[in-house]
Amino acid sequence: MKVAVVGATGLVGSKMLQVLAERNFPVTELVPVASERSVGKEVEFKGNKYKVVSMADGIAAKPAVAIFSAGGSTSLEWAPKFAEAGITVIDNSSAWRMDPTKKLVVPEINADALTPEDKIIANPNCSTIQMVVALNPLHQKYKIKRIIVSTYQSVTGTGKKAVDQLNNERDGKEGEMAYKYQIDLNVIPQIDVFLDNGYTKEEMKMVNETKKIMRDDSIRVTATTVRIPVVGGHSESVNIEFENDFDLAEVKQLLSEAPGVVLQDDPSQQLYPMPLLAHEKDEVFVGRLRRDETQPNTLNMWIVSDNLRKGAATNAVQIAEYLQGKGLL
Ligand code: A2P
Ligand code: 11C
Repeated sequence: MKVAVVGATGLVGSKMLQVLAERNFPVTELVPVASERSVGKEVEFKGNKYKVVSMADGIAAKPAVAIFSAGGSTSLEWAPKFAEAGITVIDNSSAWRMDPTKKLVVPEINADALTPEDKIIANPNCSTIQMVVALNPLHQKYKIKRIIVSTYQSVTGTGKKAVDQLNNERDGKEGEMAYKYQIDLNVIPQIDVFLDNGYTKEEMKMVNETKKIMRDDSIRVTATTVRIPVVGGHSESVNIEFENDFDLAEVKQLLSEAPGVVLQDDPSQQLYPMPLLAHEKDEVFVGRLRRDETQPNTLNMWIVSDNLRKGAATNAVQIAEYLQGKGLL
């Protein structure tokens, strides 16, 4: 199958190439696409070198599927053009996620909603994906009423420029700033732009995308999203109030059996999820499970995942795998 990766020179795009290769997605020909600045540059895939092409040439190559991670405005402009040419687009940007005519998919939860008519499929935000993968099995059993989440997000969520900023600061070098403030030795309580309600766009993504993926508008979500000087994974402290009471041992059992989830929860061994342990892994890691003793039916947990993998590239490739498996490509 001919596969295009749009944004192939970026952090998520290069991870997509890596994940496509690792999972042995049946790529017969790779079409790496990026901005005009990168046309002619080479990327490596399964030991072969491929020349980066322009968006127009990416369409002309007629891939069966194009996995996009080149920013929202690029997706808004180009995804419909790819789709019109009969190419199925899996889009990692925020451009189409809340469009009621587009599916927002986490394969473990709602891939069953996909049909042959879905030509632009949205991949959710990284911090949302890892949260819903862990929470959906609990929602099915106990019904979530309200989620309070605070995030601790890696600089890789911003892109290459932010990783460079952190490294420059650590090396005492001058360089371009991805953030308004120094990130090394700091914590920045702002991810993406502020909206009129005082929340950031990242916070509202967590609120809105969660309801759409879990197909339940009654779930109340409130979020505080924070950037920390970590490379390699996002962490989240989550407080969940359920409609029904739960048994902690049963919660652990459910999570240990949940698709895509790994339970790492043993206080006696000081075992809990951390970005260092989740880095370069495809799963969502959960731990620090404990009852919130201040009110009924409420659980505290800690969730970590590699934001470039399950939070972006792996989830997108899993959507492609699902489509391919169902003969939808
Ligand atoms: P380029 O490397 O040519 O700028 P990151 O998030 O790591 O910064 O990566 C962003 C990705 O999106 C890169 O591959 C980048 O290509 C690509 N990109 C950015 N703007 C455009 C555009 N207007 N058209 C196509 N690709 C784009
Ligand atoms: C971050 N979550 O960590 C962002 C990056 O909507 O796909 C991904 C933004 C998005 O900065």
